[in-house]
Amino acid sequence: MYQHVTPYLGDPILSLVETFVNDKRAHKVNLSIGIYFDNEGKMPLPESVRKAAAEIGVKAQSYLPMEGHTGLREELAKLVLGDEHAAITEKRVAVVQSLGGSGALKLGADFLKKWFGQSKAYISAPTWDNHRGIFEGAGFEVGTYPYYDAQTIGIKFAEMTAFFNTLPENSIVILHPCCHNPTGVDLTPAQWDEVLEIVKTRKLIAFMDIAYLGFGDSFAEDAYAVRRAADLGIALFVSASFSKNMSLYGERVGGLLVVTPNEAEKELVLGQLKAGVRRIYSSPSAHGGLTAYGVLSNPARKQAWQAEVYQMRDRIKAMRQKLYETLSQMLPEKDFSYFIKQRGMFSYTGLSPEQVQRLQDEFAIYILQSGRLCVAGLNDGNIDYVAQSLAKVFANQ
Ligand code: KET
Repeated sequence: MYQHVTPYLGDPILSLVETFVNDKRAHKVNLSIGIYFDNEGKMPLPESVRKAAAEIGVKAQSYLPMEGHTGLREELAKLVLGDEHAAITEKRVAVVQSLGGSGALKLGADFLKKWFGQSKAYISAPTWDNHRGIFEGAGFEVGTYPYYDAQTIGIKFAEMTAFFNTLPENSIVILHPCCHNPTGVDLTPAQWDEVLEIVKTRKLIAFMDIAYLGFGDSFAEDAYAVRRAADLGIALFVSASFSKNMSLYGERVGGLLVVTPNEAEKELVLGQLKAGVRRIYSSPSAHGGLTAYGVLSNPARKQAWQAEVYQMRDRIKAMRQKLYETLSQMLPEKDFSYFIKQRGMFSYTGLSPEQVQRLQDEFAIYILQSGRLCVAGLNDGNIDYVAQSLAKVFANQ
């Protein structure tokens, strides 16, 4: 019956986590998946989120509406676009609570395929692998645009803008407003201005995936590109996630925002997004949605939460610094400054697939085959071991 079903080749991130879990070595270190761990190696629940969850308690939960919790949807728009953004006051932002950032990407991709079926989608080279998976799964042909420059450990900016200048109207460009996954290399605000000017002039559709809001500089600075795109009146989709910044990974809570030209079109878009939700999973998580709402709707708690996110951000930065200093001491001829320049949870190490395999086989240290290392998995207890192991692998000793 099922002999024609092709075997699943596995996922570059989630399948590696399975291998890690099955690894019996006690000193193993997981620097693969983008999850924040604290200095004790535990996944912490921010105090502000714990309080919000405690208020909900354990009780029967009715279904949320298809589009999710109304208050959360309003708070999410304010968080991403800024409290007073004209798109919000003019009631032209369609917001749907989603199953994490992945769910938002899927809803947006399905919507775009249905209503802009001729468009092609473009992802950065490289990007989070699932961008391709989700957009191809929605039926798109997916191309790549130039982004990361391994020589300079920076961005191929001229090539990127030249490429955008060739794209036809309504092409979909998937962008990372902050904390680029997997490279950790972001555009500057001035570069964003230039890119978004092209997006506007060529009438492209910007799909911004902001899964690491708060982990770069600040909430406002991390959202710069999103707010600028909304200011410019660009056709804008935003997939947001509370997985990382609220540590609500397993609750599956995030949201999709579509900034439209006017309230009437907003209603049309929202209606079709609701139809999309109903067809796939009917309605989102009540417990996750209420928890996130409980954080964002209380001004003092929201502020406390943002401060907690900044603590996570700063701990990651401290680990970057430590890794940079230790590696520089051990291999002074090599320039490791990229570890402190890159932002967000990830560092693109430049290690080859063979070196990555050696880290795993010989040292029980797990990073992605692409060379992406999750800095948020480092702590005072494992950083020396990781740095020493990395130094050996970098030196091919
Ligand atoms: N977008 C990006 C850029 C991203 O890195 C992730 C998750 C998501 C969306 C998905 O968010 P969620 O709210 O969990 O649906 N990335 C990490 C985990 C994963 O691969 O699923 C990672 O890159 O390790």
